[in-house]
Amino acid sequence: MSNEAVPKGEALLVKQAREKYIATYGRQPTVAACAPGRVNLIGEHIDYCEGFVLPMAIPFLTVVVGGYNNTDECRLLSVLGTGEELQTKFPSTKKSPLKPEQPGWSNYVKGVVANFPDVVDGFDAVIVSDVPMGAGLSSSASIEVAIFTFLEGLTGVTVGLVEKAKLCQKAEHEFPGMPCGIMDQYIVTMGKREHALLIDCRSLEAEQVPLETDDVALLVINSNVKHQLTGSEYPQRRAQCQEAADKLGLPSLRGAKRDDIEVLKRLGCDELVIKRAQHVIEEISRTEEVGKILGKKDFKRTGELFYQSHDSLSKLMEVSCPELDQLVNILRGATGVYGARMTGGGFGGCAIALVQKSEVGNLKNLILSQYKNPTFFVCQPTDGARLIKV
Ligand code: GAF
Repeated sequence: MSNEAVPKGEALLVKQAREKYIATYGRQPTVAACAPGRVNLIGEHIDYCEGFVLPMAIPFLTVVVGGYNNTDECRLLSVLGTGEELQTKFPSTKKSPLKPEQPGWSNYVKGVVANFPDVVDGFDAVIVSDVPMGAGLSSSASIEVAIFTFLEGLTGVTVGLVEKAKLCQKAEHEFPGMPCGIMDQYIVTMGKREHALLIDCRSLEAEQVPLETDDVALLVINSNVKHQLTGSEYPQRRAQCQEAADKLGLPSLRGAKRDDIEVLKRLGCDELVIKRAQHVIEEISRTEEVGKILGKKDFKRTGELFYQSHDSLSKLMEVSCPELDQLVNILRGATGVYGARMTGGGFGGCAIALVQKSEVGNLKNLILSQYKNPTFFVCQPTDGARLIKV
């Protein structure tokens, strides 16, 4: 098995989806949309505390093609990266309101259809995605935003981009039942080529931060430990952060200062809750700093902050895992590495490393010599969701 993950590209994915659509439904699709995956450079587990995050969209894509079918049913066929095909159908929202139900994967689609700001008539669609699943690269948000964009093309009804991200986030809360923050849906909707976005998760405004990739590369390393965020750990972290904010009398930890850790201690706050709060307060300030210096190419300091972020996620937030810690430790101090950290929700998934471009090959070999089954991907920031030619 190859250790490289290579994005298939829009044209190939559309071709695959179109051919599958014609073979399955016997006619041409009329609408096509796509949405990318993402990596987060820094600002982890703080979007739901109204903090700052710094993600970028990546060239793995979910493509949806389809058209109305003149029935009361929505029929879907999803082709996974492995080639496995999944099918499901559910009533159009013209017929009856939707509710979450099995199969689990269909809830990512149903939630978006249910939250779309117009009645959706029966349609047929094929979804093809090469965003690795369970790798912490936002395959869920990619499907949600691709479906939303597809529905915009189908119905002619559109909403503003921030509203679109919020509706897709609401869909994920209500249907798969994952209480995510706004980061993934936001960046998948609004990603910009050659830029990361410094997103203020309180105002929902964002600033573009140029990521120059002439001399540096962002190496993504999939630990191939599957992560699953709908379990109890992610909601628990979110609840612990809210508990700390409540104790401080704040709407969220965004308003908290370093001194508030002492305040929480004096208030007799639970030790785990204090650790989570410390991570959030420090990670917000690290992210603001990287947002200011990355565009000025201060890769050395950015790298230091990556390591600090990882250690905090591992020890204070406790959302890393031994494999991600191992990957970061292999890179710590290696020639050509500015910094490394886990990215995304954690409990498995990917690490990222900011490295000198010339050292990428050597660093892959170093990891391969010490880590059992990594998959590599060198990442360029790409554009967010869009309607495309079918
Ligand atoms: C997951 C969530 F969906 C995001 O909202 C964010 O909280 C992330 O984990 C951690 O930063 O991807």
